[in-house]
Amino acid sequence: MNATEHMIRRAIRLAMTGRGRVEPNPMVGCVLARDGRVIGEGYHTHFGGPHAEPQALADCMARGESPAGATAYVTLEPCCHVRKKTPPCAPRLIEAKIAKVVLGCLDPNPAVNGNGVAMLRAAGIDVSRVDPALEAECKQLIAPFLLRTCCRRPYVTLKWAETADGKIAGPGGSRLQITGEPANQLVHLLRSRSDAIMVGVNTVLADDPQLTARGVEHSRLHTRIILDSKLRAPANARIFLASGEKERTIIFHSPAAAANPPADERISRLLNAGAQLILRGENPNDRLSLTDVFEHSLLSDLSDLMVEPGPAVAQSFFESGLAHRLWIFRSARRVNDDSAPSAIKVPSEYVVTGHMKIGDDVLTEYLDTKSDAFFAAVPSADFVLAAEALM
Ligand code: AOF
Ligand code: ZN
Repeated sequence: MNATEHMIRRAIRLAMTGRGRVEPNPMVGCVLARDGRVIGEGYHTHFGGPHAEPQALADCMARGESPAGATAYVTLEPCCHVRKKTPPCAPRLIEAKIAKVVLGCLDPNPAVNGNGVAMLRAAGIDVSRVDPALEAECKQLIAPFLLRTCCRRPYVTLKWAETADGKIAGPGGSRLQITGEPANQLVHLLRSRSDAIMVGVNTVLADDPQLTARGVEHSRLHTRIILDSKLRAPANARIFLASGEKERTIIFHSPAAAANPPADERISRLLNAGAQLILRGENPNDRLSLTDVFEHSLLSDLSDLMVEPGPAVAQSFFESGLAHRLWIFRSARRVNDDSAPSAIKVPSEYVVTGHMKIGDDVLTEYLDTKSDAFFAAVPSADFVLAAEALM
C-alpha cells in the first residue's frame, strides 16, 4: 500500500465513526500529515456539527503541531459554500497554510462539486486526486448521500435471517427465532441508524413486531412503513404502539382497499391507532408497485431505509432493482420440514463484501453491483464497525 492509499484509508475509517449521527450528511474523514507522519486527524461527528477538516486542524493544534506546509488527505472535496450550518472548509485549509490536498472524491452537492477544488487551487494549493479504485471506495462510503443528491431516493438495506436449510419460519409458517442474541442486538443497532423501517403486512400478521430500535444509545429511527395493499394490518398490532409525536407508522395501500365499504371501518380503526394512510397504485399482480411507493415524497426524504422483508417483499425489491445492500444472517440450526417457507435466492448481481461470525450465526453482506449506488465491492461502515466491535 503506498502512502496516499494508507492515509486515505485511515481517513475512510475515521469517517465511519460518524455513522448513524451525520446523516443525511455524508461521512467524511481527514488526516493531516507531514513527511509521512500524521500530525492531526478528524471526522464529521454529527449532523450540524463541525466538518472533518476543522476537526483535524483542531487536533493538529492540540498536539502542538503546525499545519503549515502539511498535506491534507480528505475522503470528500472540502466544501466552499456558505449559508449553511457550518463555515466552509476550503478557506480554513487555505488560512492554515496547508500545502497539498489529496482528495478521495468530489462533493456531488451542486454548491460544491469542483468549486472547492478550484478555490484551493486558486490559493496556490496543490490538489491531487486518488486513483480510480480508491476514489470508488470513497464514493461507496457516501453511497446514500450520492444517491440522495442524484436521485432523491433512500439507500435501501434488506435484512433477513434464514436457517442452514434456507428456511425463514417453522413448519407451516409458524414463528421461529432463528438468530441468537448477538445478531439480534446488531439488528437493533442497524435499525437505529435508519430513518425508517419497512415491512410487508404478512410480517405484521405473522410476527406482530414492534419494529423499534431497542437497547441502543442513540436512534434516528422514527418511521415505520407497512406495505399493505388490502389494509389487512390489525389496528391492535404492536407496530402501532410506538405512534406518537415524533414516531409515526405509515401504511401504503391500494385504491381497491379504500373503495371497498368494509374498508372504511378498517381505515377509521387504523387512523385511531395513529397510523397514517397513503393511497398508491397497484401493479397487475395485485401488489403495491414499489416504484410508485418510492416516488412518494415521504420516501424521497429518507436517507437510509431498512427493510425486513418476507420472500414476496424481497422479490418485489429485486424485481424493481431498489435494494442496494443485503444483510443476511444464517444460523446453524435446521428446520428439516418441507412445509416451512423458504428464503428467496440472492440474485446474481449481488456481490459478497464480507462474512462475519456473530454468536452462532454468520452475517453476509452483499451489494447490488447494478445499482446506481454501487461503486466498489467493499464492506459498508456498518459492517466494518460491527466486525471491529466483535474483535
Ligand atoms: C466537508 N467536510 O466533513 C462534510 C462536508 O450544513 P453543513 O455546514 O454541515 O454542510 C453540509 C454540506 O457540506 C453537505 O451537504 C456536503 O456538501 C458537505 N459535507 N464537506 O468539506 C465535511 N461533511
Ligand atoms: Zn466542510
